[in-house]
Amino acid sequence: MKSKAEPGNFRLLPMKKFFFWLLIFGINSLFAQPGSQPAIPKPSAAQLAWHEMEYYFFIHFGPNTFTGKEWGHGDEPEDIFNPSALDCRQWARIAKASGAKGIIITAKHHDGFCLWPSQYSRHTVRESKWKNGRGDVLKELSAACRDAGLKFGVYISPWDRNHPDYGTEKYNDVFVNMMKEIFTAYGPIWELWWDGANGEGPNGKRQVYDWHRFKQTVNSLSPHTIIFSDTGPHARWVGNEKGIAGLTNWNYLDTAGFTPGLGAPHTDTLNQGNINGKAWIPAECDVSIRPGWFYHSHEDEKVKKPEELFQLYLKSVGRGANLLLNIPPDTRGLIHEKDSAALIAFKKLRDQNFTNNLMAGAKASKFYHDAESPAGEVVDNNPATFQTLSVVDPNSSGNELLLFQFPQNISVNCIALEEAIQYGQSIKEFEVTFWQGQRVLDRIKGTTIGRKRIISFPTKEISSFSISVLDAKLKGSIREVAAYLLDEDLLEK
Ligand code: FUL
Repeated sequence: MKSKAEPGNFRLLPMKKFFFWLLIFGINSLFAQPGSQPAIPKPSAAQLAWHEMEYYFFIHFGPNTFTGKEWGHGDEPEDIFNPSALDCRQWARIAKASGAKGIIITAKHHDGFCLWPSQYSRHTVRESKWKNGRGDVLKELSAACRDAGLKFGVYISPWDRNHPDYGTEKYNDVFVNMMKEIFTAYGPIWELWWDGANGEGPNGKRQVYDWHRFKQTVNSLSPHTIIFSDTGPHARWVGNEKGIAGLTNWNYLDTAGFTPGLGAPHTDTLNQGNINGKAWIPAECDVSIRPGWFYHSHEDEKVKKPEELFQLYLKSVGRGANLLLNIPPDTRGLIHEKDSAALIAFKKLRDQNFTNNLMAGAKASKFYHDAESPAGEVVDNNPATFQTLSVVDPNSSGNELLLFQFPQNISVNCIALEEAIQYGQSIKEFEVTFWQGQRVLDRIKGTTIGRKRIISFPTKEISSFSISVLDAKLKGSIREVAAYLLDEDLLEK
């Protein structure tokens, strides 16, 4: 008897041999869980949940929206901040409709202007004309996110070009107190974004930031908040503002001796992580839908096209990072029509291209020598279940691999893999082999997988494909495998 689509030497086994292999391989694999392998750093529960967020909004909004600047000097009169029709529920609606799972807002940018009426500053919404000084953007947005089921996050720049105490030890107290206000009045805060920029303040001095104290403050106020900075501690900058993670992207980073900002590791290191890094600090890709971070009407024609956003998705989420996409509201306090149209079309592209997972009709197996065992765990859409693969030994004729056989030939040009990162990140190199009957059509190698790795390639007609691990720290653990036929124009460029 022959199996339906039988590449290479995969034969069905005589019963005796089958039970023999089941004994030494099948039972062994029951216990060979990655959890019992030697320790490598693993994500915390909060970080694991963060990875599942994949894509969310960044909102840059403040005096710069009205002055046309990117970096305000901090001397802008407060009255300049006066949105005519601010509606945070519109932001939340558009975020939802475009599949974003949260919103992070610039509560305070480098100009020092606070979008909430902080007691620790005289440069806030309270001093502005907007709503006669009674407005509070953080209050409105945190409520809108809560009601829409979106996570709420806050960007707060330690660099403050307005605050009179900036450049003195007193300012570290100010910054800590501002964070206390935010966490107390607008929590839960899912992610806190620390910008590492460290320029001069109004008195010409730079601040020596007390990062250690800042971190302790957040940990004691809200231990599950993900703190982002160049160097984490929970999520790291990806090293560029183009939204592109490294093709090799480790969730590990070594931070000893480094600080956010000027003291951060080289941008290449941030982009790829450290293969043997001691801490789990995954990359987040921040990028704006427009050339600038803040709204400028002259950029209305420069909003990124849905296809460009799709490419960014492949190069961020598809490389195991998260995508933080900046959508700057305009002077009305609304997301501009051009941006919302691009965002909805971006969602449509993802839906159209990623809804039809070709694995639905596939037979998923794991092979070791001639022994075949079912491997439904990698196509069950359940991140808790997985299969382990030993590293291929080039001198052995029978290595472990995952094989996916289709009842008839399929056209495919995209494969998405997920590593069981709950046990750490192990895979250094993998290989996908494409088969037509017993003929090898092509092999594609990749390096890291991590949370997700989406590879795309010119369309192939195949009857099966297999996955093997060429190099890994420990065994490789794969929790999900998906295959798609993307619109040719959307293949990664
Ligand atoms: C940078 C800032 O200087 C930019 O204005 C922007 O906020 C970007 C996200 O981070 O460090």
